[in-house]
Amino acid sequence: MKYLSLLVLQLGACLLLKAQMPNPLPTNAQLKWHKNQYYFFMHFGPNTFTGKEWGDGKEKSEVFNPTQLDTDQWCKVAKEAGAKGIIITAKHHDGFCLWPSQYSKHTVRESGFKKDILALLSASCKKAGLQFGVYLSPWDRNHPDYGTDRYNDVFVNMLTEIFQNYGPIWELWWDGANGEGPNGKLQVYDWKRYEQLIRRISPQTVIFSDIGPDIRWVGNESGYAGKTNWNLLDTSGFKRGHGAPSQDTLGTGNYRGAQYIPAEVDVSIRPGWFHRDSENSQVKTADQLYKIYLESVGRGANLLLNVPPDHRGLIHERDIASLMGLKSKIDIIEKTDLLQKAALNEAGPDKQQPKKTSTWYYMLKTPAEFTGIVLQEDLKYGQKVASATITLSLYGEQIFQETITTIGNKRIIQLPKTMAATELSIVVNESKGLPILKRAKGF
Ligand code: FUL
Repeated sequence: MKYLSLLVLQLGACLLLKAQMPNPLPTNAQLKWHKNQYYFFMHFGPNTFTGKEWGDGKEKSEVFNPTQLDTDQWCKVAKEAGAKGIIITAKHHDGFCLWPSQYSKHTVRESGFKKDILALLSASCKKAGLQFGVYLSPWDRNHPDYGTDRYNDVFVNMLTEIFQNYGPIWELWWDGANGEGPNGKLQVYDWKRYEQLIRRISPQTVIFSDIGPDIRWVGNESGYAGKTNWNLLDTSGFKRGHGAPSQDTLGTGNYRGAQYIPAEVDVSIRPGWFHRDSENSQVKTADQLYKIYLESVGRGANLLLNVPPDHRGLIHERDIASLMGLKSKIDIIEKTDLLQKAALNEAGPDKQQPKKTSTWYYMLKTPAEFTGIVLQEDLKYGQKVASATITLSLYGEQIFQETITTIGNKRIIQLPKTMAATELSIVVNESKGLPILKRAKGF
């Protein structure tokens, strides 16, 4: 009994401590990452030529041979589509390296193509003013050292080569997959060593994996974040890869999470991650992409949209058409500001609950046609809003109301139809400390 009450006391103290823990804040690199919001993923390698999703590492290097490769075209499309950067599969699970690595014999050097794709793409991104990132699969189905301690050296050496020769690298993408290598053995990844290396040689790089350290996986590959999406996660007790929190938790984050690790939504414009001509008729439409945009960027996450180059080494015409359709829809959100001239009154914080409730009233002299509303928190001070009610009125008469949970980097509320309104009110019902919103927008 004595032990039981001690245990209860200790548990109580733990909970109290947790309740008093400060709200975790983003680093400067994470704040910059939030601003980039939407960028391209590119899966490119032997699979583009064999039609496989996961190469087994036995493909001949020569199969990789794009005939019209043009990384400037990739960047032109990315820019015109409104994407802010490109993350490329420098090495997928088949082990093929898109750069002539000294630590592998299965690279562009041995291929029919010969040229260094990381060099070409990093130069094109610099020219176009796009961020450049790399996906480097630790799982390697080709490397003879995979499954031994020596492979950890190989992985560290490859990372070093990439960061030294093609940097600055904005985002590094780690896939948690850990299958068998060519000798049938599994690898014990030395994550700590990899992470320490990157922090030392490139402290501004943000590192993605299912559980961070900087950016987390959203828990699905279908293109949506949780309607409630905290930029916080509790990672203690969890492991990268197969020991991560549940996929639902990755989608919503943790309300009281101890680390600031926002979510990134990775999804492909096509059914597969690699280009296949047979899937040209299944490229997602502009409307499907817009829904993904609303459910990722519009729920405070970043969108990593996979646009895989084809076997010519170009972005396919079908993909371009959908991307331009998406861009014109994003432009409406970004370029319209119906509340620009609205008078703004702030009421609150509430005397009873000074840190929790605040209200913002926007008033227009003449009605404007709304199709949606954009809210944003100033994340420098941490993510705080847990519940808010948005009301649109026409000369005092309510025409639309919705209660949402989190806001975070951006919350886009799409109205069921276009509505003429003169007033917008935002009431924060619950917040972790004083809510700090940027000026709201209407479109
Ligand atoms: C997964 C990989 O196994 C897929 O092939 C793809 O690269 C995706 C983005 O990550 O874990």
